Amino acid sequence: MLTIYSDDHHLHHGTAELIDGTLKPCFEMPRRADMVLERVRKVGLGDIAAPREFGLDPVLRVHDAGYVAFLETAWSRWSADGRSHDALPLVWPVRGLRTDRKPQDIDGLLGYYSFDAGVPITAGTWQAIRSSANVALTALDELLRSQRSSFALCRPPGHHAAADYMGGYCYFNNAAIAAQALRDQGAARVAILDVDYHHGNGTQSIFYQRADVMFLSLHGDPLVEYPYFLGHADEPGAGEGLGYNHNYPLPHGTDWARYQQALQDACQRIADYAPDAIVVSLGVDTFEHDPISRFKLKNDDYLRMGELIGRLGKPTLFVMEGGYAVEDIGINAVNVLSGFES
Ligand code: SP5
Ligand code: ZN
Repeated sequence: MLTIYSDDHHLHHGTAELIDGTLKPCFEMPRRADMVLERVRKVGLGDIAAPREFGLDPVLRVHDAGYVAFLETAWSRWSADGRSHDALPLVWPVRGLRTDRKPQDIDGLLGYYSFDAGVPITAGTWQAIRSSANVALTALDELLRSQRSSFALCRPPGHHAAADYMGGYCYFNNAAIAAQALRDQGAARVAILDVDYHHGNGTQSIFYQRADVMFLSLHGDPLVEYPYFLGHADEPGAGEGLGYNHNYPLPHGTDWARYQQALQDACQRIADYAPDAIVVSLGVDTFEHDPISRFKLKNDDYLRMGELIGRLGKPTLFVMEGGYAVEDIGINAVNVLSGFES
């Protein structure tokens, strides 16, 4: 399987995040992608190629223009008054507060365009997120050539990012951008299967009213797990999209026996939908030793996960999302890809 990868992800390296009431080094760190790349090389998964530049048009098919302009200018606005540490949001417009008037100040804009504080913006963030989207779009282009599979080794990840807000380490929704590009290049139906431990709230909200992109997500139950405010089982889609959104909230402690039942159900729904292609939001933070998650999947379970996805027999684009057990992230992610090919 071909991997698309760019070193540009190193340009995005947040310093700290708030976890358990303390500032800890960001779990979403450059070494994550380095470890996956190393594993791709080690097992000889296939060629590794650099992304091509697709410009902002395919990004703007998914994201709000004001949001994209905010991301492009956020660092220069933040650093204009002398700040050199990461830009972080601090205040959000919840119930009863107004969003009809956009703040003019960067500190206000950071809250306006985010839903949590897990999204540091650094000097290199803009280039890194542009590159991450280009990785997904290039991998998609190659998928259309090969008609079987490709791997977008994206970093930063994307599935928590909605049309006009960032959050959960995510800025541009790489999987959504690729799914929309598939539609724009002639696919009639696309299924997005999100196996990251956290609900893909951004992807769900982008396609919630649409029947042409089905979204299915297996994740920690939002009653007890981040992102808390989306991802319940009773979110079936709306309008034309009614019936095209499927959530599988699973309890803390979920192991492969439990997980694979949900995955098989999701795969059956995908088969019934008969999509032209599948985009997999590939997070491996379901791993038993993940430092911020509470599922119990083991290294070899990821082989089975890949096999089940492979049995669908559809052109499949894998897009890297989360996974924070850095020593095992490469083994687990590449196991899914190897299982798919087996
Ligand atoms: C892409 C992705 O996987 N984003 C995940 C963002 C999660 N951010 C919030 C994590 C909250 C962790 N709380 C667990 C505390 C462990 N002691
Ligand atoms: Zn995650």
